Amino acid sequence: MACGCGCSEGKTPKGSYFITTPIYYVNAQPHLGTAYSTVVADVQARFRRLDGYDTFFLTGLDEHGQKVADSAAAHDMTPQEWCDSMVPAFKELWQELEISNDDFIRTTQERHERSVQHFWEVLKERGYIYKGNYEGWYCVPDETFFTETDVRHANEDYEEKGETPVCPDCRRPLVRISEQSWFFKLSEFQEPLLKMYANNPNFLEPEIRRNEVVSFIEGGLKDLSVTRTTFDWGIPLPFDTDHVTYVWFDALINYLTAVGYGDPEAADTFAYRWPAQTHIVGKDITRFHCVIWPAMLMAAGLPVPEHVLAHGFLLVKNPVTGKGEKMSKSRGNAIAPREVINLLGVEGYRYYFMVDVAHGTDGAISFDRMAQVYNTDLANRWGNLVSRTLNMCAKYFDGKTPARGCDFAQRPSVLRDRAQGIYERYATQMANFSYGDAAAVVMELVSEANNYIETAKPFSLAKDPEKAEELAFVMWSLVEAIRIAAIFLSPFIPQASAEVLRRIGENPQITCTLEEASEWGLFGGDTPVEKGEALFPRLDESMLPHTAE
Ligand code: ME8
Repeated sequence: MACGCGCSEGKTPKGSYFITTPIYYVNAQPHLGTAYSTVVADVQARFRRLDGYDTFFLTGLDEHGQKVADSAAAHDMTPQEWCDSMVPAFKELWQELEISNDDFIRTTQERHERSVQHFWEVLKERGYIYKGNYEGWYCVPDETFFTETDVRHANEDYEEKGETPVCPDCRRPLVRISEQSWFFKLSEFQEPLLKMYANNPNFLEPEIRRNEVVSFIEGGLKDLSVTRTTFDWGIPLPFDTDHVTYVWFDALINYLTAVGYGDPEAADTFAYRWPAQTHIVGKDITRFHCVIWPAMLMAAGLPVPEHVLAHGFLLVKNPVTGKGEKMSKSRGNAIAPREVINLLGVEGYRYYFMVDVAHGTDGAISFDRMAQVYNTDLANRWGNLVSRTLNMCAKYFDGKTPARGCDFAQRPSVLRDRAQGIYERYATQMANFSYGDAAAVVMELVSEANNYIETAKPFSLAKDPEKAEELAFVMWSLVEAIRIAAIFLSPFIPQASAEVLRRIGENPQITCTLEEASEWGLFGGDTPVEKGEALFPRLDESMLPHTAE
């Protein structure tokens, strides 16, 4: 069987493309927000694979730290039991959402403990850590230390008022910590980091996050407490086992662990895969990924990642204040992915969040808008094109697609014009994470094909035996447009695209590159057609749950 583009060639690797999601805390079930980062990374990973990159897509779980230990205690479990019990919820959701990760890391895995301990040895040897005492404020839900200045700024006169200060970010109560600690010499990296930002203007996107981070660095960096002694749910230091690694220091290293850091047998893999091309993160964790992480890597003598994409938050309306606020597990306002999957199906879910919610900014989500996007793009434009075209093929060509006539590929047509050049436009937008614009490029072809049915009128041609050849050309062109659109839509809606390719008698497994796939005229035709059920049945008002706006 031919591949999706009819060619028999394999892919031409363009080199390694290593992409990561944040590793999620196991303190509660995954929600729409965590799924959002994961699908953003998945769409890029699928695009890169099809574009000929040797792609490695990593996701996983952040299992240490006080927050996770507290959740375990609240459930009467040991931290390890609690973590183990939470793993299936994440794995099952990623499977259902068609997440194509190549590895799933857990920070309690032995490979990670080894890698973190190796990192400690390297930092000690290179002189970037020292022992001291830490006294200050800590936010357990955010697992973040705050300086007295930050705390005073967010909590006016809290001492005089006799109040416990709240976290400057999430507004939940802080705890006072006073303990012996190892410190990372972050203060030494102010200049190297500023130089790195000056030399790599695209290191952190969007620009608003970059500006925030750069001005934070310009404001001066303090050494960072990176071990804890008042609780033990973490990775012990190899040279001071009373100390466990601060959860963020531990978690960031996961990106190295997964590609073989510190494992002499994986030295080649590590050299090939590191540095990562893209870290996907939410805007809440840019300081960790764009200040502490590059400084840690510089301290260890390792190159920094090429690119960090910091997306905005999915917002839900607070019933008391009426304002949009970040959806989060700790705030208890998270929408279960199941609710959206029940409404849109997995394909509709992926399409809506990737195409309609801009990645740089915060996005208020609503069930009304979900239904609108689904109906317009997937039901009316894409689903309708496929079903009308396949029905006509089945009717006019005896259950088959028309065979490609000898000049069909060269014959001028609006669809041919539209399809040519689609690759460059689409790939540029995809590589920039402008998924909405990339999908719009494909939808232009889909709309053009729907118009073509109206203008070329295959249903009229079918009535005139003298127009048989023209009918074959029109229908072949429509199926060819469908083949190309299905391949380009596949990073967003992989199952539905595979199904469309199958229904037109092509290999649902796309084995060519996108560039090859977009070549007009490769579809040979004369393949069995399967009409099948509607791919995207229309939604009506009565199906919508309460609005999440
Ligand atoms: O921060 N909208 O884990 P986490 C969009 N373990 N994205 C959201 C979101 C929302 N409302 N809420 C969460 C951690 N996210 C650390 C990461 S990485 C070395 C360690 C996404 O479970 C967003 O990407 O709190 C955010 O950065 C991530 O989930 C945090 O997940």
